[in-house]
Amino acid sequence: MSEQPRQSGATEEYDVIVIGAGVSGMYALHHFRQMGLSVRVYDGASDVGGTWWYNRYPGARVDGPGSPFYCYTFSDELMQEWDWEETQSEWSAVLASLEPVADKFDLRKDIQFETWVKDARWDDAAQRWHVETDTGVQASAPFLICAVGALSTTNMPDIPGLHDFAGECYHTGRWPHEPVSFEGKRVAVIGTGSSGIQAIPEIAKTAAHVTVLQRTAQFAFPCGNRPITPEDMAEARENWDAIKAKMYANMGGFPHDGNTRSALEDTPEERRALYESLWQRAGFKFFLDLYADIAANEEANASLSDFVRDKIREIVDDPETAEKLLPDHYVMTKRPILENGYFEAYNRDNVTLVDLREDPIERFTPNSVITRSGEHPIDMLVLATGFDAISGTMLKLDPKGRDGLALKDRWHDRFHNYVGITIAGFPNLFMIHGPGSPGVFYNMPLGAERQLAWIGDLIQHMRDQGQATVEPTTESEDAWAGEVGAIADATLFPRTDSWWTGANVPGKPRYFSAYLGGDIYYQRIADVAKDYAGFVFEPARGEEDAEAS
Ligand code: N01
Repeated sequence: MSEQPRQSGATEEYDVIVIGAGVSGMYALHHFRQMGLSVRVYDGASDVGGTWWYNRYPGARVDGPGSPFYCYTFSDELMQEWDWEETQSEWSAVLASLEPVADKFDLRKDIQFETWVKDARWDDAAQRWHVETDTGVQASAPFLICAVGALSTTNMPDIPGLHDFAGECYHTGRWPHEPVSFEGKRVAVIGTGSSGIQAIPEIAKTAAHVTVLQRTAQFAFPCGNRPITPEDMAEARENWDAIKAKMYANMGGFPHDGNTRSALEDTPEERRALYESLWQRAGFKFFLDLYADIAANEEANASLSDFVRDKIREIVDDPETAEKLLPDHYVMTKRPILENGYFEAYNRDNVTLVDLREDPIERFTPNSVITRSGEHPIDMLVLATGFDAISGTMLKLDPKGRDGLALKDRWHDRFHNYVGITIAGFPNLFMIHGPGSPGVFYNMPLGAERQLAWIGDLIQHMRDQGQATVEPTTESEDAWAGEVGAIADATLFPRTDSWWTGANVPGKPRYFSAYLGGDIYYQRIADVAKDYAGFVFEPARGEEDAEAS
């Protein structure tokens, strides 16, 4: 294997092909290059950033623990050079932090942008993946890394007449690069997940009217965005080694200690006092400092749900609107949302809420949306309807494994995988943040670094042992599914319809597919790597034949 790409006829040959130039794909390129491998990356966007390149709707901000810890850890120099200004950075600041990474490590020269991989196929005789792009590129490599994003393929609602709507129509996950003006317009927003809840107050600032079409009321918590001062940055840089060590040891990959107490150890008054202090402090730390059993115990869960519902009633002036905004699922079992003035937006004269449970959408016309109760004339429609998450983009790619096996067929009933990275029947294919891994339940840049380090070690092991292919057995996949399921079933997560359970996409297998163990996952895959139990290896075809003769 070498760093230099080769050419065989019309096919470009590499050691590793990476699909996606988001946070994971960028690091994949760097990591495998460091191993001396030739790498080619393809991405449909025109620059790096993945999710952050596409999700540039008004109000889009980091809604995790935030800067400066939503970042790579592999280069201390990066930490010394990065300057963050806010804890919950805007999308543009996140992109601006990734661009210097691409520059510093000269990543773009090995990334082909504006290029969709339309076919990926395993060639068993050659023991290589063959990839074809919509720009006519044919390429092959023994290893295929699918860094395709957990929140990438948009979920488009199927509503009668939607395509007849003649006004402007945007999906938050594919927001245009040109400025969008809401000035004086009547805007309807479908969807009140993280994207809708971030966008609605921003749109309401200039729109003539905003009609929010809500299917499920959501628990949302104050975002608590704060400036990061030069002194804060200096302190983070100075203590970076200790911070990094804490991130590696923490359940979610963030430098926080967390709370190990059960809510039931405290009196109702003590619980309320904790929730109130966390609400006042605001930010993602709210969730990290909550009781450990909020998402596992019904009584603990109800104590927080009641608290948030009371907050919504307090904030929203009109009691009828407030009532419609009260969520009725287990709090935390849909992705908890950080908001910036969302509930307050309903106190404006130009925002109205339609509860689709009692007043469903019947159809769109060229200039309106008609619900059971009547017609709402609109100039613009914003679809904040989320994603076919976690598995959706892998299925859109639909790679073909051994004997032409389509992933769509392999995954028709559930997203079979082993260690959240590999799939039986698909040798040498590796997923980043796929089903069966912590994915979105872990600091995503750090999670990508850790998964890619594991994959790099496996490839090195294969080189050392003279093996050409690796794939898991279906037995190891079933055992892994049992482990993932057992952890999830000890919580309330599987009981709620969410994109975590696949319930947001009609026809998708409905089950909780993420490995909820956080840091335990990385211990588990490190254990697997001691002897790679559960995997089958094959030497290069020529060597196998030579041994047989
Ligand atoms: O998507 P969602 P999102 N008719 O699936 C509704 C991350 N994120 O883009 O709940 C009517 O959460 C749907 O209703 P229901 C974050 O992890 C990060 O908002 O399915 N309504 C729901 O209200 C987040 O969790 C950041 O009943 C329909 C909404 O649309 C994840 O991305 C920012 C419908 C979709 O909510 C996804 O968030 C934003 C239909 N046919 C997001 N179909 C940052 O960190 C769907 N809905 C910056």
